[in-house]
Amino acid sequence: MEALKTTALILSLAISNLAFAQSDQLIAPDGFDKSNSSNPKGVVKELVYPSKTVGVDRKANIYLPPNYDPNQAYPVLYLLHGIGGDEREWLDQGTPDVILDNLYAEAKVQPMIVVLPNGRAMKNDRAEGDIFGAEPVKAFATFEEDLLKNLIPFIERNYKVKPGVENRAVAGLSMGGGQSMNFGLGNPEHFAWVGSFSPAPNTKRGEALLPRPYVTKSNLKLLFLSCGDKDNLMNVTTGAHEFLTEKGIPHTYRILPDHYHDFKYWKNELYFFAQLVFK
Ligand code: FER
Repeated sequence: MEALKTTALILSLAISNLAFAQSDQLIAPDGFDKSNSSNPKGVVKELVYPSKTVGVDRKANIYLPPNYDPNQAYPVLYLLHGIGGDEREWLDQGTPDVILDNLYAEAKVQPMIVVLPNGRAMKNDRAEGDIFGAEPVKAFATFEEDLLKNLIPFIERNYKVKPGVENRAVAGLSMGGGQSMNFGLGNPEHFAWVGSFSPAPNTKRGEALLPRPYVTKSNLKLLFLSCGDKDNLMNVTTGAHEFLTEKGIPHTYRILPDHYHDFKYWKNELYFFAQLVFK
């Protein structure tokens, strides 16, 4: 009788775990973004790189994973901010270091370097004044050149990075989500992994978004496209999803119920994207 009870208990636990695992696929578990003192920590540092594109030295942040070994080569994720942010936005509001430290502790993520740049490629790149003005909005497009010609080479000169397109990812939120789609799909020889969390209207459309569909199709390992269903910009995501589907570009498509254009949602998406990238 005891044995039967135990079996029933184990079975019911297994079944409830299964149900949890399913809902888990959209919503991160409680505590995913809470610092746990017993977990080994990654290290966040600010760096400065010379930008020929902008004509000044520019700031970025870098997260090195727990137990980082400078003699080992790592893949690199470039993680981009939104229109109101800068190279600190993710760190100050999205705790990507905590989210990743926790995932490493559970062995749910590939060891990777994360670079957090400033995606507004202009001399004054602070999020001040008219952030929706033509000049700062254009600077988010100019960042494509700064990233490819200045920042990536700087990172690869100063850190040991695994070679090849399959070891480079770009992901971001809102304006950074638009940049990730534009830069990732537009430069399939540079990025095999793309994450776009509630992309903004800077997202290109049609052929401009997918200039070389055959190269993209052969190189792309993951295109993660997602949005909260309460987000006012959701039409950008649904439009991109329809276009990519029509063009036969496989992508992970997530619409989060009851989620808005905010860090509660973006943190959730980073939690899931991080577990897929470089695998
Ligand atoms: C716009 C609405 C929103 C737009 C950009 C955004 C360039 C960006 C939002 C964000 O990054 O949070 O019309 O146009």
